Amino acid sequence: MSKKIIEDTSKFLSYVLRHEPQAIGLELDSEGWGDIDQLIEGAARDGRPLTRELIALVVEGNDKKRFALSADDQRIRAVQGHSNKAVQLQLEEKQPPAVLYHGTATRFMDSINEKGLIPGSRLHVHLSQDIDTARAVGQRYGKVVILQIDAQAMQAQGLKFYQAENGVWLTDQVPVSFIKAL
Ligand code: HQG
Repeated sequence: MSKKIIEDTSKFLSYVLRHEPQAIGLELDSEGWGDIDQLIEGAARDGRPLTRELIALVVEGNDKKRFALSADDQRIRAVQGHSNKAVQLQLEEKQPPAVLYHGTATRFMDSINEKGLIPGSRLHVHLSQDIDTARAVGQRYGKVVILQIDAQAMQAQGLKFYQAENGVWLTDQVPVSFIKAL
């Protein structure tokens, strides 16, 4: 299977499992799970031939472990990054490390200094445990700035943290007082 087919399929799965399942008539439950047969049928109607083999390759080979299969292999979901409001992952609150990082672009800083970090179109603000990951995330948007987040102080104030299955840290928002640009 070519790398390009796997990458294209990963993008397509991100699109339907995180954002627009209705585009192919796929139903997701509140935990984000969709039926694989329904996914394959919907994708075929959209002119996109998907097979279970290709789906398995994308799930297993994905660099960021973006997707997970159910124990019986009949369902698939994205583990984070949703904007679809029907999906409300029941994430367990978890104790974060003392500091976390967020990579963003310089052009967003005026707004971030005013409003703090907000989820934008996604359900959560995404934070990483290491600076290199934060840098890669921020670079997608332009000249990068690394923000250090005082997770410990946030938690002491009652703000909650969750960790997606793939290790990405999630929180509802980060007020300005907990953000330090490095
Ligand atoms: C910025 C990718 C203005 C925020 C990555 C970011 C990650 C503000 C952008 C995952 C703001 C939202 C998430 C404010 C935040 N004013 N801009 N007040 N607050 N922003 O893509 O964190 O490949 O929704 O800094 O690797 O960049 O999709 O979030 O630049 O893990 O699996 O608004 O997406 O993973 O952008 O990335 P995004 P993100 P996947």
